[in-house]
Amino acid sequence: MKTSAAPELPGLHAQYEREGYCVIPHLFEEHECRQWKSEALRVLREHAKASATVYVGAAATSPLFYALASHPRLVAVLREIMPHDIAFLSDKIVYKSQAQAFATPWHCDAAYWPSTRPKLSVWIALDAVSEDNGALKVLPGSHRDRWQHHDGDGRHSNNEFTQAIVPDWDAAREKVCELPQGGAIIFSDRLLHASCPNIAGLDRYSLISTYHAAAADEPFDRPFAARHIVWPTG
Ligand SMILES: O=C(O)CCC(=O)C(=O)O
Repeated sequence: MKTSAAPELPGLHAQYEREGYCVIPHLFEEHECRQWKSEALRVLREHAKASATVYVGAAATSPLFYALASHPRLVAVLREIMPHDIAFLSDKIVYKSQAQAFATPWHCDAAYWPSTRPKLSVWIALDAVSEDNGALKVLPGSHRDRWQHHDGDGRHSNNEFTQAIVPDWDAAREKVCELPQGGAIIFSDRLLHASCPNIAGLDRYSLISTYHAAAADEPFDRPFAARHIVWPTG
């Protein structure tokens, strides 16, 4: 990414509606991602449990991540998909590395927050991501179906992914979302996604930020201390 202007985004909304996700290959600049990755490492070191690969609530503990939640370039992209109003709920740091190489199991995020309003998440690549170091995989169009989850298999996911689905579809339907550093994937909380295992052993740090419409709080929202309106109604 050579410029700080918002990327051109033709057809983003239609693609999100049809496929349940869309990819923005160049949303942030490499120098921004280097700064956020070093902040992610600090947050994990100072706040996360040893060997945890997921840390929920980065924006609640870091002013840098709080600011990232309403970064103008990110908001410009979100407004293509959510034209009315936007609230930030929470974010999390999720990484794969040489030591923590397991694949995230297939799931949709709504399984973690049943009976709440629809949400979407922005998965931001703080490192370049390929199939070999743990890229996100999605099942396009799966947001239109309902999926029955079972308890995640802790042996393969560090006990951090408690909801999982055993794939019963043709693997050719899956899309691996390779991205340069600073790329992003926006996906519905109904979309099935997973990750590749990190067989290359190269760092794959990501920040996943979650948004919903800016109506009054639901009880589910209240524990998320950094939630705030990003784009007001009207
Ligand atoms: O980055 C990943 O491996 C996926 C993480 C994920 O799907 C989640 O935390 O819900």
